[in-house]
Amino acid sequence: MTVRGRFITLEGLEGVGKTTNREFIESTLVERGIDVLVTREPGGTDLGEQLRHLLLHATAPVSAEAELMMMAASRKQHTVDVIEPALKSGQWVLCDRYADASYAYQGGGRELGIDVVAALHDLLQIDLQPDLTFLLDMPIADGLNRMAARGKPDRIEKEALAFFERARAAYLQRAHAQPDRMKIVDASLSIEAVQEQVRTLLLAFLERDHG
Ligand code: T5A
Repeated sequence: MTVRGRFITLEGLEGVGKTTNREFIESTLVERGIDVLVTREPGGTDLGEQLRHLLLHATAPVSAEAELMMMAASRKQHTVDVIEPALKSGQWVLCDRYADASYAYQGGGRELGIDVVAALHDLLQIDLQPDLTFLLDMPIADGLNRMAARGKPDRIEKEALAFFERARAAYLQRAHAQPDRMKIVDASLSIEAVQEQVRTLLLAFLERDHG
């Protein structure tokens, strides 16, 4: 019988180093002979990538509710077409953002509230839970400064500081409520120091998982 793969996600605000650590986690898993599929949200399917483009670059106004529904549409397609089949086949999946991002950005940042995000996910039957989530956390201004050094901000990166403060608070609240799954990483340190934290948490997970 094929053993179901594990689902690992990376979360956090802009510029906290998700992409940087995604590559590090992937190589750590591959070194241990684990077959891992790397993907992202919004995106991960043709439809998801088209929605991602709209979400990040739309010039027309996007209501908070429309934003939530586009994120959820991308997630449903991605979960059904990519994530679930990979997990069922025994592959591990490493995803740059998943449902926690909607709780943080749309529930917290856009002030739609946790219940609305949860109700939409229930309605769409998006009930997959990551086995392990890294929440990379650091002061918002520092992350935005890292992003500013990279060039033109997208539609969401142009939001006011208060929006990101609410999203960060929602992320942290979620992590404190689910400490076994969501591990907070201090992302303000050097790349090496951040990777050391990630490595320790990942190895502890692997030990538990195989233990
Ligand atoms: N969104 C997403 C929602 O609102 N709801 C949802 O449900 C979902 C799924 C997606 C946007 O969509 C929103 C959230 C986002 O606004 P994105 O591109 O996935 O956008 O997210 P970003 O956070 O914008 O991703 P980035 O790739 O741009 O940032 P990362 O991945 O966090 O950061 P990274 O690794 O690219 O690093 C940024 C820079 O910092 C440097 C890197 O070299 C790089 O130059 N860096 C460090 N520098 C110093 N010290 C360290 N420790 C460093 N780590 C990285």
